[in-house]
Amino acid sequence: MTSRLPADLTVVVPCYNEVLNVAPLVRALDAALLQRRWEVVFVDDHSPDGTAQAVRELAQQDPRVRIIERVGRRGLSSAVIEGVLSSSAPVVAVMDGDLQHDETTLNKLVAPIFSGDADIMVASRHLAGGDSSGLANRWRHLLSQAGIRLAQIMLPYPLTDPMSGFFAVRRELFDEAAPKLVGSGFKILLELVLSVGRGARIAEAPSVFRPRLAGESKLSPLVMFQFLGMLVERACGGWLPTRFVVFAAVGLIGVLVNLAATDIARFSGCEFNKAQMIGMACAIIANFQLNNRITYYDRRLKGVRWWPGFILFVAGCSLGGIANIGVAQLVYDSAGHWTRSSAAGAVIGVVWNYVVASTLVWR
Ligand SMILES: Nc1nc2c(ncn2[C@@H]2O[C@H](COP(=O)(O)OP(=O)(O)O)[C@@H](O)[C@H]2O)c(=O)[nH]1
Ligand SMILES: [Mg+2]
Repeated sequence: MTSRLPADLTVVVPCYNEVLNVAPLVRALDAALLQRRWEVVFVDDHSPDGTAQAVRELAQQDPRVRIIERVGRRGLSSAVIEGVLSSSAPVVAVMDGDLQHDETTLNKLVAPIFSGDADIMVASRHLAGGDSSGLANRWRHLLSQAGIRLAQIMLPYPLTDPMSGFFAVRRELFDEAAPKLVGSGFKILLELVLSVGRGARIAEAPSVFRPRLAGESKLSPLVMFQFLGMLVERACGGWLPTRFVVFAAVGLIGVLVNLAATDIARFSGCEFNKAQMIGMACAIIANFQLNNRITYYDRRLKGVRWWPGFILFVAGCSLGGIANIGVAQLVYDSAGHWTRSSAAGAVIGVVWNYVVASTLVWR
């Protein structure tokens, strides 16, 4: 048996539908990390394009390549957490699997951790020498800027790029933080920095964010919504899931759509009942679309799966509406308090709809 020294650097690469990118990435790592004993762990969520199989074929030729394939799960942050925890190396780096992160930055990220000068090193697109021109479009630029401002307000460290997905961390520090990570979002660095407390030594190195060549971005332009949900989830200590927060927010937008559409219909000459129906229909369609595009972006229904999903949603939420009225009536009968009864009904309604949406519509 050949003896091989264990890796002291693990590069964790979350990937989804990156089949064309994995082999070039391994070659790029090989060229960039000549001085290191490295390994790479791809964490793939059962991509339909066969990414996992492509990685397994590479792994058969190169023992430094490993794969974790998760079936029935999706999520960038949780993929990163599992990848890091699967490693025994003292230093771990995290980078995207689409070649957008410049692998030549890796040495600058890991060297200060090996030398004991830093605990976390972040590749920043916003330091002199860094560049974010690879961000898909102007809209993404604006959202990214807004997210950075918001994150900077929350963080105890002055980071120029707290939303970066490219960083390295001392393994022991990650282990300490791991139990506190919610892992439901896509900004794992932000969560990590929020979880390590004030004592950690965090620094940045400039890096260029390249445009994507193959495959497509999985992050919707509405990621800010999910990001806000993550902040609320953290503020609640994790007991209110991000998805539920976003679902409830979408529900509130639905109420506004309902009121606006009813008013427009009424002022256009519809009678009361008809205007109510139009308002209701607009609200349901808006809710379904927003949930499909934001809340359940990772499971969104397209093509022929859209209609059955929509019909289930309408049927499930109608039952939710009946439950809402029933509960409100019950509370009103026993307590006689108008607002409290309505609130109780609304809470039951939204929880019911959430359960239907999460278990039946967007499985
Ligand atoms: N395992 C896993 N990886 C993901 C998921 N979503 C995105 N990724 C990977 O995370 C990295 C960054 O995602 P990407 O869509 O390129 O984000 P963008 O560069 O901000 O547009 C890429 O390597 C993706 O393949 C997911 O749900 N699970
Ligand atoms: Mg990308």
